[in-house]
Amino acid sequence: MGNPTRRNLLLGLGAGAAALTAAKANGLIPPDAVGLYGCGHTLTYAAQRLLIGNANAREFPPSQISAINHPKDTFPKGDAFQQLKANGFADWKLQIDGLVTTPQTLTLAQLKTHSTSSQITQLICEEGWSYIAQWAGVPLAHILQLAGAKPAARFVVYSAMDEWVDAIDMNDALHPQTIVTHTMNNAPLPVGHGGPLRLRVPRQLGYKSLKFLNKLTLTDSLKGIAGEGSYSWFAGI
Ligand SMILES: Nc1nc2c(c(=O)[nH]1)N[C@H]1C(S)=C(S)[C@@H](COP(=O)(O)O)O[C@H]1N2
Ligand SMILES: [Mo]
Repeated sequence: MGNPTRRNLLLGLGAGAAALTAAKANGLIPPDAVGLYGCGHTLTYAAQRLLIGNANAREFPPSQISAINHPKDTFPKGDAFQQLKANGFADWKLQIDGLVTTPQTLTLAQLKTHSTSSQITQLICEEGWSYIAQWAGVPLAHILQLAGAKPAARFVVYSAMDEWVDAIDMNDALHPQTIVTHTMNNAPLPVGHGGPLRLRVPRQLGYKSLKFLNKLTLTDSLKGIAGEGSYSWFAGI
């Protein structure tokens, strides 16, 4: 607790208005705090950013990879997904648009030509279960560079074929452990875990690791973007 600003802010977290003032001064206001997110989210975001800083999610040795996974049985309904699957997802596309200089549409094969990063991390569901797996894919930062993220971009809104939508701020988007994952435990990412493509955000709870990823949109605001129901926008762990 050597840092007086940090100490004051942590002390102030219980004090509502004082904390908000301190948080503003320290750049700890979560994106678009006024409007979509209330005071509670602001305090969660500020406290977690202070406590974990920009630390990496913990990584594990291969011996720790879970033998039994817990795939959810939710996958995109309808013919379109089944047809893509029948064709080995050769026609699956990831669209990148919004505040970029060069919008992209990348197939899985094209994505796989880009540099790959691998991690063994834990996916933790808010319901209380978790598993450890190896995930590999293209760092989101690399894709943002490819598309030419404009300086005004503050968030990456990401969408899935089952119509889930979520978003992260640039702090998480550019973090090296945030990867567009196409491979799990050295095999193509199974449908049960969001195959063929999912965004892995290991520094946050499992629901931020969106499965069936097909779109990234860079924005300067989250206004009008619906998150996943009652889930908190920032889910640092
Ligand atoms: N598109 C999409 N992504 C999703 C979900 C979903 O239903 N649809 N469930 C989320 C939740 S709540 C969790 S805990 C994890 C589960 O990941 P798993 O299927 O690999 O266990 O995926 C997350 N990503
Ligand atoms: Mo979850």
